Amino acid sequence: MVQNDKAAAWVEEMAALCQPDQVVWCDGSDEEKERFYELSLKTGEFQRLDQEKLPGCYYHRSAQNDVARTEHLTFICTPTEREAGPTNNWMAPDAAYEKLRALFNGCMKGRTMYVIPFIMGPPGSPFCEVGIQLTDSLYVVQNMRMMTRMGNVALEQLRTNGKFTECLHSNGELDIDRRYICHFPQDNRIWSFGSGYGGNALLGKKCLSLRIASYLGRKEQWMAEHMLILGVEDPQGNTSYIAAAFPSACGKTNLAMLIPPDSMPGYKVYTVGDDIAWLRVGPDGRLWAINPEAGFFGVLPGTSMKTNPNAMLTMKKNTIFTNVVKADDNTVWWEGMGVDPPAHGTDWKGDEWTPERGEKGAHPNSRFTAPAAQCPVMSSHWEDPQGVPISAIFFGGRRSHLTPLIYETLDWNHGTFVGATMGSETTAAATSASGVLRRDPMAMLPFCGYNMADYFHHWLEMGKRIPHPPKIFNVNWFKKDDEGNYLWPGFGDNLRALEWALKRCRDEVEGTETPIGRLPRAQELNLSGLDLPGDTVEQLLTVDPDAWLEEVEGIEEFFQKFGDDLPQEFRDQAENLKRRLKAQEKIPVS
Ligand code: GTP
Ligand code: SPV
Ligand code: MN
Repeated sequence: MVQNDKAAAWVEEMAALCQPDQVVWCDGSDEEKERFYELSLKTGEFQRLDQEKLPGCYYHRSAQNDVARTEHLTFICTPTEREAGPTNNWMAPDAAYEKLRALFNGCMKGRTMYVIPFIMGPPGSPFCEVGIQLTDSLYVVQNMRMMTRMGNVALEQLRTNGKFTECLHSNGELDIDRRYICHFPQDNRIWSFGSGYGGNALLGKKCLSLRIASYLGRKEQWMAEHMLILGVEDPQGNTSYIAAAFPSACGKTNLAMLIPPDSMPGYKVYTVGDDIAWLRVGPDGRLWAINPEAGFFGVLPGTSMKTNPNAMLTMKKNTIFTNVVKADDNTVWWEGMGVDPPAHGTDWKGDEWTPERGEKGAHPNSRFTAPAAQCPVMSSHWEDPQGVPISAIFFGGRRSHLTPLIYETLDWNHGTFVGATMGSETTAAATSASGVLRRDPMAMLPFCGYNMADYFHHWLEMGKRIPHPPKIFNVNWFKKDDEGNYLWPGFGDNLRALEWALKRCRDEVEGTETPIGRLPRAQELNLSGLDLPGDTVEQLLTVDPDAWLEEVEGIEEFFQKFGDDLPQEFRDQAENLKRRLKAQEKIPVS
């Protein structure tokens, strides 16, 4: 394999800093995969699961303080604080390099440094980016093997691309007081120390494909978004693609793989991606998207043959299970798996576990890692170098109250405003408190690699460059009744909302105008086969102007963070929304 001089020199320099016992370049072969699993059984990083029931599957348990992203230890290191903006943690690059160099200094003594060349995006795609990750964790290596295209294929791609993102990672001591995830967008570099957890340690994922890529996207007029991509084939055989941004643990993997309900015969849903989308304007003036990843790193609790059969089938083999119950018979179990728990096993902490103990056996953010190609409904276009054309963009989050099941925004700018102001109740995917409402613009709050106000401007600018933009919708699968039960069945039944949106894209239904946007008329939603009690549909489709006026106050408070950097367009959108709500006026048809 021809090696890139710049890559070789950089690896040498980082090895001199970290002082590993040896440096091993990964080639990405199956032989290497097996060899590393054998080795990892000895280092204790993996345990082998029952190879008859779960062929090629392994179990990993993280350090107890290292089971979710640590947003407060994640930094954007730009020359000025303004470039990182009010929603990111900032450190000056010099200070960050100094602090982290001290941590990395000698940190791999007695360990091996693995060199993982990887590609985000299909090989040969004009979208794709190369990275090289250095790590002392076999868990990271085996995850990156599935989540990216790694090894020799990436060195080959490097010959075309010429440049790569430098990704330096060490588990360190897995000490939360010595943990930093630092991004240097101007240097195209990521340094991550002290965590082995997914989004902190698999640097191709959130660090490169969102934080660094969002920075590149702004410079190069494309977009890196926290979005799933799916294809919907209707009974007539037409396939349309939808991209959807929901915050962490708010249903992207589930929507991306949904199985149509029996009462919607002829529909098929195909998965293109479940977490990240890179979007560009195509020669035809539409927005085209690729999934830069090659695998899924999905939430386990709540995942069952009932809620997400395709995910369950995807993880039947060659899968890594992290932080779930390991039963005595070397199988795995988690809450909401839809099968009886094992009588006895060990929990995510490594303690003895029985169902009678009454404590959760799996961590709420426990995850599976599996190759995307194993998903039974993977789209035949998921590796198309040009991506797929996007007809509709969805924004949505967890809102127990207020936000209706679905509404259509007026146009790109209004859609951008709605995406930028979406709120969601927090989940276990990050270490902070769960269930607290926070504004999470475009589901990118933890993932935008530069000033969020500039990101808003970028969205508005992109709108001007897309001659045939997708329609933008807002959805909420999580509205609750007074007793705290979900009003909407969700999962496969979400296709009913998608169908309405795609019909709107083809102008086949009209909906009804409200101050916040266009809602479905109850009779336009396909509810056949659903037995929703009483006034559920009404509750799902209601717009309460007084409650929305309070929401606008929350939005305006959030806007204050950005001062004069906030696009004037957003202030105007907020004013117009208030005016419409007060007048209960209808939105003019665009
Ligand atoms: P990240 O991987 O963190 O980005 O999460 P995600 O957005 O892919 O979320 P995922 O699909 O893994 O869902 C997270 C949790 O939400 C799981 O426990 C699901 O069972 C649950 N969930 C997903 N879709 C629905 C839905 O339509 N209704 C309800 N009630 N729960 C859902
Ligand atoms: C998320 O938290 O949004 C994830 C998992 O998809 S992580 O890779 O940890 O970011
Ligand atoms: Mn995610």
